[in-house]
Amino acid sequence: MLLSRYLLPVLKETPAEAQIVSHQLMLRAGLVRQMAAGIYAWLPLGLRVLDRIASIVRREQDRAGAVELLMPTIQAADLWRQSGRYEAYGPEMLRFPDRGGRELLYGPTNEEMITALFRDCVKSYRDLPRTLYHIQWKFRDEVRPRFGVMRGREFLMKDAYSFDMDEEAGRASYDAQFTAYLRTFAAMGLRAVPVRAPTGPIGGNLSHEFHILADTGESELFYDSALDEVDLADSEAPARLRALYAMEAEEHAKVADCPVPAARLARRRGIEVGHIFFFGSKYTESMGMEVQARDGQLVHPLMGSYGIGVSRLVGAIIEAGHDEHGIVWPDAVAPFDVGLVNLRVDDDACSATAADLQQRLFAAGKQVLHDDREARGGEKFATMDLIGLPWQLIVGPKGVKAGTVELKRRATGERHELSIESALSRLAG
Ligand code: P5A
Repeated sequence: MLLSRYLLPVLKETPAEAQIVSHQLMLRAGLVRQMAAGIYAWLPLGLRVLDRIASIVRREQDRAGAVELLMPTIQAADLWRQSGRYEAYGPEMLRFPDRGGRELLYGPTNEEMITALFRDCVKSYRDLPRTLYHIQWKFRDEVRPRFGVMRGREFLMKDAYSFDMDEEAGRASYDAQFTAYLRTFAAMGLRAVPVRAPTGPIGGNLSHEFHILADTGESELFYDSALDEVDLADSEAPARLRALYAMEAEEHAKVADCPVPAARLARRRGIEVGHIFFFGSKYTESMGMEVQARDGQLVHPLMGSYGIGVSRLVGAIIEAGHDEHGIVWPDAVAPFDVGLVNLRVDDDACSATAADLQQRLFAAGKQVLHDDREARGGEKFATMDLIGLPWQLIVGPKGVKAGTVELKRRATGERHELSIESALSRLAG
């Protein structure tokens, strides 16, 4: 991709409306633009990150046996009247009539819709268990949209829904999502703390939030610092994490005799990037979903729902990975793998070498952003550091004469002068 043909409106100044570093950097690095309060356009660079995050989420959902579908953003009010949540949800729900006066809403979540959909497809215990998910835009008319995509009004969520015949099977589905969440966040280079949580308007009595630790997080957490030591790659990790104590400060305050010795009690701020719930027959009962059990009895299947804030994660990853020069993307979600910097676009040898490198990296399956603009070296380096691609490959006239290029690792700042072939094999080998 040639930067001279791209849309990358970087800002030199920090925008006054952005209070936290991820929001500042998302605006400065040209990832998003606000189109209305809490409503964002995703510019090309931001969209690439959003898509990569969504594909990691999708891969881990598929691995856990969840099945993808796609439900609409717009829902009928009548669906929500069946569950009794239409009135209960309150002013966060965006409601509007169609031309025929029928009441519609922009979905803030999809428990009702999936229950109705699945109810009409399934009649027997043989069709269960199932976990279905989609990755779809939601709208919540938040009182205080803030911190950019972190608390937007329109945002992208992965929401999964499990249906099981009994409590034991339902808990197994919950555990499968719990494990998938740990893998999902670890694959993005993040360490997530699972926190026992109240269930709020979704309902039920078993729930965990997943938090990324960051000083700018909206929640205050108390947890057993032994959590920090758990090896996420260990198959026992979910069980160990669930056995350890972690709560939001508000909940912690309701417990007088905290079981964690003071010396081990950690107090940190966190960003909630995921939230899972097990709520039994709350929706299947109110919406009349019954299936025939093995013994012929009709039963209401038990449900769980499982959310990941896909667009919020873009902000959370930046909160966890940046320095004074800009963003430092983990390799797994970076918008491009390599930023190729041609320092002298007016020099034929430099331009020919850069074009050749772009072509060879592309052929090796690497995503390359090639800065071929007529601009000073200092400006090109500042842009590359700001947008935070994992590798920078720098082509200049002296090096080209000697058959070398410079390779810089964004995260560490390490630079190496290498022959063109060894730079290529380092990046694409
Ligand atoms: C679980 C899936 C639910 O809605 N129903 C379907 C359940 N849970 S939740 O906790 O309310 O939301 C799930 C995740 O969505 C993200 N999120 C947001 N992201 C950006 N802006 C918002 N206003 C916003 N609200 C929720 C969070 O990551 C949350 O964990």
